[in-house]
Amino acid sequence: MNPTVTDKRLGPILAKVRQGSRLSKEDGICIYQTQDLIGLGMIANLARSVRHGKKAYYVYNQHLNYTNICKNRCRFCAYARDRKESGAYAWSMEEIEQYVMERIDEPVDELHIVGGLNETLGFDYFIDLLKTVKRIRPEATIKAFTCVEIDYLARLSGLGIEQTISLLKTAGLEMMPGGGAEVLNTRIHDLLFPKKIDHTRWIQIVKAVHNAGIKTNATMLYGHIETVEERVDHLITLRNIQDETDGFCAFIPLAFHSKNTRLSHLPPTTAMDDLKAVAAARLMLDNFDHIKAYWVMIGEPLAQVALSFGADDLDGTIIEEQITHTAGARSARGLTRDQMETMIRRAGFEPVQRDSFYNPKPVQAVE
Ligand code: V47
Ligand code: SF4
Repeated sequence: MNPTVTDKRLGPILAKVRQGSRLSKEDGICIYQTQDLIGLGMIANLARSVRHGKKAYYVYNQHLNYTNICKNRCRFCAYARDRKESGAYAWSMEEIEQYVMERIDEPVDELHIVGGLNETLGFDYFIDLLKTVKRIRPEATIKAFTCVEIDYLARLSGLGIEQTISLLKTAGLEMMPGGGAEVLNTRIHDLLFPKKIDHTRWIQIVKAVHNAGIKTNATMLYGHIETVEERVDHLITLRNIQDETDGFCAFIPLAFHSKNTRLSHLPPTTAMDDLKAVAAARLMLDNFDHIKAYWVMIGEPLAQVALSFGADDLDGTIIEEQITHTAGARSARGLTRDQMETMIRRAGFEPVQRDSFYNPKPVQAVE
C-alpha cells in the first residue's frame, strides 16, 4: 500500500508511521484538523494492516446493566435515574439470574456488566452478582465494572483498592471494560461530571487494576465540549499508562449522543468526527493492539467504513444495549453472529470471532 496525501502536513506523519516512530502532540492535533480524510484514512489503514492484515474481530457478548440508579448524575448521561424517579431500577439476584438464563442457549463468550452508583446496594451485592453470573455461565468471561465503580466499591468495602480488586477477582471478575474516564481533563470533569472521580484517581485505579493482573479497555467520550488539544492529551495520557503497565487490551472512541441528556442542544457527531476519532486512536496509540469501532454508537454502516480507517474490532453482538439507546442511538439493539460476519465481509475484511482477550475462537458454522 502506498498512501498519497493531499494535505502536505500529513507527509511527516506518514513518514513516521512507515518508520514505526511515535507521533507527537502536534501530529495528533494535525490529525484532527486535517480535511484530507482519505489521506488520513490511508495512513491509519497502513498502521492497522501492519498489525492485523485483513482481520476484523468481534465477540459474542451480552450486556448486563444491573442498576440505573446513580448518585453521580453526569450531565452527558441519559441512562441514570434518582432512586424515586420513574424508570429507576435495581435488579435482584433472581432478576439477574433470569436475565442471564433467557439467553442460556446462545454461545455467549463475554458478559459486559456495568451500572450506576446505587447507594442502596451493599458490597456483598457485587460479590453475589459476580458469583451468580459465573455459576450460570462458567465458560464466559466476566468483563465488569469501570474504574468509577471500583473506586466506589473500595469505599463501600472500606478495604482499599488492592484488597477490593482481589475480592472481586476471587468472585469471578476477569476483565474490565473502558468507560468512566470520559476525557481525562480537569476542565471537562468540573463542567460535565463533577461528582465522578477525576482523572488523577482514574489513573491511580487503572494502574492498580493492571498491576493486579486484570486487563482493561480504555475509552474517550468525544463530541461534546472537548477541544482537539484535550482529545490529544487524553490519548497521550493513555499511551503513557500503557507504556508503564501494558494492561489495556483495546481503545474505544465513544461518540456522544445528546438526546435526553442535559446537553441535548448539542448536535450529533458527524461521520468525519467519527472516522477521525478512529484514525487518531490508531495512529496515536501505537502501543494498543486493538481499536474498536463501536457500531452501537456510530451505526453499522459507518462502523464498516471505520475498518478501513484504523479499526480492527467491531465489539460484539451486544444483545440489548441500554446506555446509548437511552441517549437516542438508532443502531440495532443487538446483532446475530451472521449479521456481524456479513457486516465485516461486506466491508472487505475477514471476520475473526474472538474471546475477551482476543484469542480467536475455533471456526464454527454460523447459525
Ligand atoms: O462510561 C454515557 C459513555 C460509557 C453517553 O470496554 C455515553 O469493551 C455516548 O464504556 N453518549 C459506557 N456515550 C460504554 C463503554 C463501553 C462500550 C462498549 C465497549 C466497551 C468496552 C466499553 O458510555 C460510559 C460513558 O463514557 N456514555 N452516556 C452518551 N449519552
Ligand atoms: Fe452514573 Fe455512569 Fe451515568 Fe455518570 S455516566 S451518571 S457515573 S451511570
